[in-house]
Amino acid sequence: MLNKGRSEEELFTFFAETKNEDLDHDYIFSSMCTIPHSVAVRAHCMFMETNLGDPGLFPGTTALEKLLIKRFGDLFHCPDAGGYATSGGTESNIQALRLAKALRHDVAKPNVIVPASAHFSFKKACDILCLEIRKAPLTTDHRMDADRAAELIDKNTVALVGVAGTTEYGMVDPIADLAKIACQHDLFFHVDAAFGGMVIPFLNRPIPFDFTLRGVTTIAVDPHKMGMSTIPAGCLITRDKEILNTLNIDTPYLTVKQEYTLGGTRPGAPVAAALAVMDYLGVEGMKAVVAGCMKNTERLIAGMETIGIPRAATPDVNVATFVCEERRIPAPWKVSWTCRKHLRIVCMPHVHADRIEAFLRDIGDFNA
Ligand code: 0PR
Repeated sequence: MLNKGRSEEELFTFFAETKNEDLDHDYIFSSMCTIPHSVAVRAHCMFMETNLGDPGLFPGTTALEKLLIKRFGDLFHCPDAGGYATSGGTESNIQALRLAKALRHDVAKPNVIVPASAHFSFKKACDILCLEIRKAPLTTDHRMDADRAAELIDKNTVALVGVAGTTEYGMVDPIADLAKIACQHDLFFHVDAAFGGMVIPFLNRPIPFDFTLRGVTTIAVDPHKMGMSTIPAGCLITRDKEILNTLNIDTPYLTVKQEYTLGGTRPGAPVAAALAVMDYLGVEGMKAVVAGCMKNTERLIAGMETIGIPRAATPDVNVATFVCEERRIPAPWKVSWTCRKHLRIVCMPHVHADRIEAFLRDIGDFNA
């Protein structure tokens, strides 16, 4: 630490200069996060000192967390759903598997089945929880092969996982088929909708992925991705309101005597921010945002194909992938690459139509 403090002006000049090194969102085509909505920023600032880890001190903020969970319960067709606000998809996925394991403490060598496309947070979860991870292969359309997944189930399987909106190719796994399999085997079924949970419900033709499917036990959804909240904002939603109590541990000196969350001290600010965006935009507003992102995704795919860069997949959500070599992308565009070396672009709300056109012009000129 510095021995003597710096002046506020000096400090913030330094911060401003350093922040300048961060990339400009105008060129960020690789991220699943976006510029937070203005109401999110306002709400975040209002709740800066709140700590959901000690709810008795912040009953108002705690009520907002409950309301956020209620909003997702309604959106996912289970008005009585339970859940809590996490730090994001990683925590939600860890906690879902922790819950699945706790519910089957009779199993000595537990395993979980995830699609080969699952986000790397499942690897972390399985490491921490000492679970064997079994990866089900995908079909040629980059979706989890439900039949092959079923073949991997044995008496030690404690959870099945499907992804609604995959990180790399923006696909929705056959959640309805997987839910049926989960019912047949009486399995805990977790849907990772960290990205798709705030896209799919607002599509013109929504794909079934939520609690309307009887087998779905829990859903991860991240307001800090398509929910345009501030970071960190995730939610783990449970069909059964009480099920998370399975994870309760004693917290003797807090205002509540037990907790099931992974984090202890938990920020109320991004929770208020997430709720702010949802209540400000409503379903109609979110539909407009998602329609814009989907339109931009389609335009990008069409534009790239005109230049001679074919799509790698036809996505269900706003993630576009292409068969393209890295050397064909001019600076300073920041794109990403899948494990299979496909170009990947996420058409987030900050990736406006004019940015797509600028990118297409640039890549067209660069490769002319
Ligand atoms: N599940 C899915 C389907 C995800 O796509 C992600 C993150 C997670 C879980 C984990 O969520 P958290 O990162 O919130 O814990 N997907 C993005 C990815 O790994 C996250 C991201 C966001 C990466 C912005 C880069 C970035 O600039 O690509």
